[in-house]
Amino acid sequence: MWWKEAVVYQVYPRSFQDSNGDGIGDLNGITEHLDYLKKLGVNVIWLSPHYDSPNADNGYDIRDYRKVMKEFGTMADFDRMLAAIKARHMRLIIDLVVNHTSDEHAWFVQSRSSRDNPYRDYYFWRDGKPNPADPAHLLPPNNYPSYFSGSAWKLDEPTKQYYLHLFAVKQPDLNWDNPKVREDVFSLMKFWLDKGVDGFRMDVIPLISKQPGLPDLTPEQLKDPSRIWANGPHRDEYLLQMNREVLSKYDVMTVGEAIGITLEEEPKLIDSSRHELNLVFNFDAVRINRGDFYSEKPWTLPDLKAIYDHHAEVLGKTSWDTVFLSNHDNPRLVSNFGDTSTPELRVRSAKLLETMLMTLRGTPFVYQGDELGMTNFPFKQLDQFDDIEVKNAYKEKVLGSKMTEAEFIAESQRFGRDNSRTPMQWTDAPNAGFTTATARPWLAVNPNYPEINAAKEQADPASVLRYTEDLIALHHAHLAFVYGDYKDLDPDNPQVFAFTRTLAVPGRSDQRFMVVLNFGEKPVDYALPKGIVAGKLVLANVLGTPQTGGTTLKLAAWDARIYTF
Ligand code: TEU
Ligand code: CA
Repeated sequence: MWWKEAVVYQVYPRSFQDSNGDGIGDLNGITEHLDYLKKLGVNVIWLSPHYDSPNADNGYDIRDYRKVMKEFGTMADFDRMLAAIKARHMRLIIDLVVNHTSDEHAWFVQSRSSRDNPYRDYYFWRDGKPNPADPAHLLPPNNYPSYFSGSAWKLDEPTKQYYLHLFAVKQPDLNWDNPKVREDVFSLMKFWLDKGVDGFRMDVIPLISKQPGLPDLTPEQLKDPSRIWANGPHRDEYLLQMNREVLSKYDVMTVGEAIGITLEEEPKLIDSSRHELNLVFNFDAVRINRGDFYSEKPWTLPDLKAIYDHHAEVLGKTSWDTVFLSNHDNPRLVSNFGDTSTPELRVRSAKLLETMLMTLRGTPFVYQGDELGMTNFPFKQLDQFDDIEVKNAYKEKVLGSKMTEAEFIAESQRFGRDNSRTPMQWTDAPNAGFTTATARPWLAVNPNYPEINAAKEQADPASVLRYTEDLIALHHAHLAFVYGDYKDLDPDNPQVFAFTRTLAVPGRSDQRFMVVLNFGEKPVDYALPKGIVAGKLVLANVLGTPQTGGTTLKLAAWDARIYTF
């Protein structure tokens, strides 16, 4: 169960490194930077989709599961990358996007061609509903909304029926109730596993079992359709079958994107007695500050601590957790949860957040660029965005007069997915060394790259990058950070997050670590709870922190410390 001890790094290939000057990141670009990742200390790479795709949703719409996206290179490039990863004793998990395909996938091209095509039943086709108000125009078969705005149904002219797409119009949902679909998916999984990949991150995997008869959602259910969509009657049956027929035959790691699943329900998918998945992503923490769509919701530190404390209870014994606060669908870590108001506070708070991620219970995931403290992009206008989610929402919300243009841009700047998709900042050369100086990157480089880039940070012992290297090394050096008990020392404290990780090591003295995080700008004299004494300092993000702790700690703005105790 190597995945329990892993530190995972997510690569969004389009934005990592362009090796051939076309402005789009590619596989050879990833291979170029494997020594960087090795030095960072991560030992598993999660690669966002690299398959042949027309890129309606940047590769989350797959046209051919057995081909590499031509912009990203060739199968030979993939094989070379995989071999180079293994040569460095790292592992690779790839994105498995099988709730839906591209509408350009051969299965869908067949499926839409006629009502009696053998592939018709690979997708969900339904007649429209009669429309009493306008008999000439039918209504969609039910009231499902799409994640990317509008109805989840699209009328297809050739056969005059609607098909289901929970995401974009170009992402039709596969019908997993058809055993042939399952067989075909299992076979493409084996194709990649036989090549030597070490597992999968499974995109929106709980959505694979649809509700029988596809009834309308009630007004209550419409507030959070994922809850209904993720809890179809055959979800576990299909995942068990996948495990039995594919996963159990390999030594792999699986992590499901648990959209629509509550923490309490997670053990159904990941309890070690279940034989479905190893891990899931739970979104309670990363979405703690999110209201409807891209609106901001107030949150407090005790709320966040309560989430992690609850995780430790629910997933305590036989389920394993994941820890992450960013990915390609969320804002930049430091912009979202830290403080970017000054360069000093950006560096300090980015280090604090990494400290928390590397010491909480569960396998940590680092999203590319967060190890540099990269920030959100200063979006000012719609044409700076590339993401289909933003573009579709603009039509619905601004053109539909639900909000003003200025409000929409402000919210998208704050929470839009393109914030985390801007190119990696490698150097202070034009285009941040992501691509050649004269190329036009597919998405603009953040203008702060002369300040924030890997080369500069590598040379600066006080950088976020060097600190993150130390943290990851510490995580690997002490099994207490992997298997240790977790205890929140002071759940109600509004400003300080203090917790311990302790592990009994047979025949040796126990490993006992205490993590103290000052979440905010305000300095504080923090008195540890009665009976707790901070011992030797192990790591700190403020230069000159005293080497021993005591019972009261003078914490500076965004101070983060790890002690023994
Ligand atoms: O994301 C699913 C998902 O949770 C999104 O609806 C997400 O909540 C939203 O976009 C955030 O604003 C997965 C992938 O991670 C995402 O990149 C894909 O666009 C989506 O599935 C469809 O494959
Ligand atoms: Ca390229």
